Amino acid sequence: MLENVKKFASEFFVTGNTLIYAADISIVLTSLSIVFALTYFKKWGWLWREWLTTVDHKKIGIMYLISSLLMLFRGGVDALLMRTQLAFPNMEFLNSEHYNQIFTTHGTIMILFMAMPLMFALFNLVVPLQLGARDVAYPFLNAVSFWLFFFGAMLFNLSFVVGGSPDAGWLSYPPLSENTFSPGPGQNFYIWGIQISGIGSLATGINFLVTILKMRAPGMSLMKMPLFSWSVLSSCIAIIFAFPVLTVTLGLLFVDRFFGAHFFTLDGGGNPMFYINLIWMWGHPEVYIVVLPAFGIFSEVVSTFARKKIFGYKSMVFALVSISLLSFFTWVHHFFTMASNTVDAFFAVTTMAVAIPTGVKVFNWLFTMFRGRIQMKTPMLWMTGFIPTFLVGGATGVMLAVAPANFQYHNNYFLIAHFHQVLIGGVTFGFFAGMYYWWPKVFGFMLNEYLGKWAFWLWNIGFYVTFMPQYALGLMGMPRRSYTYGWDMGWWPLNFVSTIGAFLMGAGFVFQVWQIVYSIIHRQRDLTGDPWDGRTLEWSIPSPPPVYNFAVIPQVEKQDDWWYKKQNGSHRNKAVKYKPIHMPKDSGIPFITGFFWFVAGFGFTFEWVWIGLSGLIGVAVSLFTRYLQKDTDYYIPAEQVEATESAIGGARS
Ligand code: HEM
Ligand SMILES: [Cu+2]
Repeated sequence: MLENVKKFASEFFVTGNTLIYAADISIVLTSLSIVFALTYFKKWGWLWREWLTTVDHKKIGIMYLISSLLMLFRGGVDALLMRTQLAFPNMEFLNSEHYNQIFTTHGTIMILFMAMPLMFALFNLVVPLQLGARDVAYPFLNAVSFWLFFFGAMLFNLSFVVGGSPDAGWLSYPPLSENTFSPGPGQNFYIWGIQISGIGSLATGINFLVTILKMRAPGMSLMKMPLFSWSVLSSCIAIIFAFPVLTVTLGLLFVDRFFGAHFFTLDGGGNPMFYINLIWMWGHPEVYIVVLPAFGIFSEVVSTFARKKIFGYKSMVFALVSISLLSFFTWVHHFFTMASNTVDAFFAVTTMAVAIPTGVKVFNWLFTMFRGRIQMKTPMLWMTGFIPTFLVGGATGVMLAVAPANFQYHNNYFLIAHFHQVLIGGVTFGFFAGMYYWWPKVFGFMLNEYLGKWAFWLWNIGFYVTFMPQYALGLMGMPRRSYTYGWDMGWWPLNFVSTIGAFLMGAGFVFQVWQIVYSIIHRQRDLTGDPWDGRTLEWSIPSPPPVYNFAVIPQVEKQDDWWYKKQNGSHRNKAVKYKPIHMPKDSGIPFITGFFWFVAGFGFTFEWVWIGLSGLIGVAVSLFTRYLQKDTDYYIPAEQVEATESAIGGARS
């Protein structure tokens, strides 16, 4: 008996070197201290009522934000571990197996559990406010999406402690990811963690598409809509067409692994290339899904801080939508080496075509800045840092798109440098710009600018120091995913420089955390609700906004309506008569549904079918309970709206 328990434990828990045990201990200690603090300060009820059951888009946005910053930490630690291993030739800091796991979890976490939720944080925090709406179209579904993301991410991260981490790369190509070569739970964690959060992402895409199409304030025609909302709309269109492909692809891989089917194995009539095509039919749109909203953010930031209307609004809209559509016709550029010449030629051209609308956007941003009265606040700093970074990233992207040349760049450090350049310089800088820009709106206080500037410069300089040497390393032949190299290769100096840069970026992150903590302690309240002299509707209401956002739904006349009204003075409150406001009720079901998905995923990961099935039954029952619920909304009485508004108004004047 005891022997059996021991055997089970040694297979179930991840064991190994001191690093892992130290991490395990810190995870246990952190969890215990959270539980202790919640109990000691009697905060469990508060946690449940205010957060776990909320359907308020603003609170959901905050939960996305916190989760994504935690995941940025985990993904960042992974990155620093890898860079430490590569700092010197023949290092024995990580072994090959461990290195494989780390680049897999780093890539997966950064894209799916850092970039996606940071983007959804901004969708939630900003879009309804920008549109003049009181919530998203489906607030309950929005909460379900969040909890699916959250529990999916938890499940994926659990692989660090039990069962073992996946190690077949961030896109998990077969045959490596099939049972024959990756037995055990690691790969299943990958499948289920992404599957669960991916269903949530699809629902978010639908939710915001409907919100944008149906819930804009009266008078806000599509061509008067702020560009961030436009970018969200184009991102959501791509989500809706791309994510079902991911669901099916992962589903088929699971069927291969669990039932021994042969969709992606050469024996039995399958083919790994089916998977590789499918996963990139999702994967390429996916990278545009995350970059489009960043373009929207830059457009808002640049026109606010240059204090000018965005240059070329219509061409911006056109560019966003055409990038969203083009993104579905480029996927083969990820495996030019596997296709025929004609196919390669087609996909080379479609890929290069993306540079046209992207170039249009860059010129529009520059023209917006031209002769503007630019204020270099932190959001604008990230914006200006982005332009040269993205330009080089875009140019190396076009180099990669040259199919014959790609045979040389394929799967070496040139590629690694290129995609980090667009993922960090474009996506991450963009989301940071958005976070800094809208922070005072969400929380009602300002972030410390001085620490923020340190954070920016460390990130920006660190970025170039890390990734510029990698272009050269790629041309010198260093393959991606190599866990070590010899002295004789001549790759040492550039790798060493690259590692220094990675730690500079790590220091940038530390400054960001410091900045946030410092700003919370030395709270500098913003009572205006409009600290940057903004242009769009979210700046017309108090910060943080009341539950119902807008006491009276605004009537929109122009693009940049709030700015326009401030100019002609018509923004001052006239006597208004408040009406009762219709709001959705909070619900515990989204959290419970997410939890049951977690149980299901956990069960199937370990192939404990009964646990898996009971999880799925739990999901069905909890959603059915919702179906039976009739009491799902309420009205805030007009007197209460009036009382809230005059209380806020009192504080503001
Ligand atoms: C913070 C600075 C970062 C550093 C120092 C860094 C470093 C690295 C390193 C060393 C690798 C492994 C290269 C290899 O051995 O092939 C890697 C892979 C990767 N990184 Fe990053 N990274 C950073 C940020 C990011 C961000 C922000 C994202 C996405 C938003 C990202 C996405 C990826 C992906 C998708 C891979 C490929 C994983 C694979 O090969 O399966 N990284 N990164
Ligand atoms: Cu691509």
